[in-house]
Amino acid sequence: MIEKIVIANRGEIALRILRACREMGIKTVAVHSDADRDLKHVRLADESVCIGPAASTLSYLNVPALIAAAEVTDATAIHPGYGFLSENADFAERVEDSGFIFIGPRADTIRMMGDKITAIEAMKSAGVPTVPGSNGPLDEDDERTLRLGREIGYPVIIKAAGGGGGRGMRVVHSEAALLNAISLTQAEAGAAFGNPVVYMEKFLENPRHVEFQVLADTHGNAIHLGERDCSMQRRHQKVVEEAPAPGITEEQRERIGGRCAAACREIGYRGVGTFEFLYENGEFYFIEMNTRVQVEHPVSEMVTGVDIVKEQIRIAAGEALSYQQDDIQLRGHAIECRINAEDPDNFMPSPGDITQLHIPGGPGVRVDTHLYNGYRVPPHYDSMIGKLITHGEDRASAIARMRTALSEMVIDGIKTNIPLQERIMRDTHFADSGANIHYLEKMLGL
Ligand code: MV4
Repeated sequence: MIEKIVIANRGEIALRILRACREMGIKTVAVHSDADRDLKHVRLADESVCIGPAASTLSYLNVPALIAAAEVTDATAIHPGYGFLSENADFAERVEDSGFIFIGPRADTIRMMGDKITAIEAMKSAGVPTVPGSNGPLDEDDERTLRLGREIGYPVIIKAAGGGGGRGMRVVHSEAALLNAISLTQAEAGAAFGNPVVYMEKFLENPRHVEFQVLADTHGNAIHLGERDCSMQRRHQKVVEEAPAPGITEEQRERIGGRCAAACREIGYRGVGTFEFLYENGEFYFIEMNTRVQVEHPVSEMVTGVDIVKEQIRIAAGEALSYQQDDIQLRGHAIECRINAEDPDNFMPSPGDITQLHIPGGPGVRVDTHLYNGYRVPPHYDSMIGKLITHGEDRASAIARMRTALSEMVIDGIKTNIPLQERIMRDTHFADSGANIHYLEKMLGL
């Protein structure tokens, strides 16, 4: 087994990783910025190293400082968490070239998935259903591009190969607007990602965001843990996630999840991963793959009983998965509300001192947070300060538990989005299920 892990992250996910290490008997090194000396996991870790000033570019994104921290503490592996360097292929390469285990896929796999065109190519040839589109870069041949647009049918969407997560895309409603939209997206993509390559897809007007969780070890085993619905989002930031996705049948789950797991075996995927799909009119369309552990992984854990972070570490240590596909049975329904330090009316960040904290509890309630009484939420980082997750026998009971849990939760001293989450949990359209990716913004009147 791995002896010692550097946790190259902060906040709730750093604490989540620390807890997994503790249970597995693995020593932990917390690396932190100047602003993060008082993080809960820093206090709980076996060792801690300050890696730079508050600004993440100088600390959590500082590759030499992270490698040096692993060297001085004689660590075995580095866990990147989510965000920061978690999907940076060059970082994964530097980690492995320095003699440490990167807890994630091989660098070339991260690179392949970072380029959305090569990711789609790989998945399409592995039998994963994709969006009708150019299936490759758009080129200088305008006649060919216009013909392609006509074949796909308007509206279409132009996406940057180097984009993803909602960055670098443009919807086109008519042939007259196509070539100019492509030029604009190419220019923006070149400036933003250093890669001007773009591709075209049929634009799906009212899809849901449904994603499949996979685990793949280095012995050729790959399984899926079913799917999550993450359609409740605002400006590409997920707000509520749940598992399973409402209305998805066992047949669809086995078929699409099976394709995802098979694709992992085919490309020799290592680690945990997420296949993102758009789901519309009963059909799945692959759009992107994420090569990290995701914020919303707990809802899959709650319905499968699998500890995804522990499996991730086992895989990195070269061990076989603890489960076969037949061992995975979904039980009940789980919902996650992201708790953000922000003004619920205008979404402005709201850092500051936590003066009172009451964490909800009871059956089927899980709280993943690094908050404690007296903690100061720093202004330098993402505003997510925790996740409230409830599990119930069915969707309605998970929602009812969430309402109760939200009503118990007290976070004083800063503003939080708890009032917004309470509103969502009382919303009748959300309760009736099937909300698409536009619903939350509509509900908010945006
Ligand atoms: C799309 C789409 C409609 N049709 N692709 C946005 C984030 C990135 N992961 C892909 N995105 C989309 N791709 C086609 N062909 C609509 C979106 C989209 C979206 C997707 C998932 C969750 C929220 C979204 C919000 C706006 C647009």
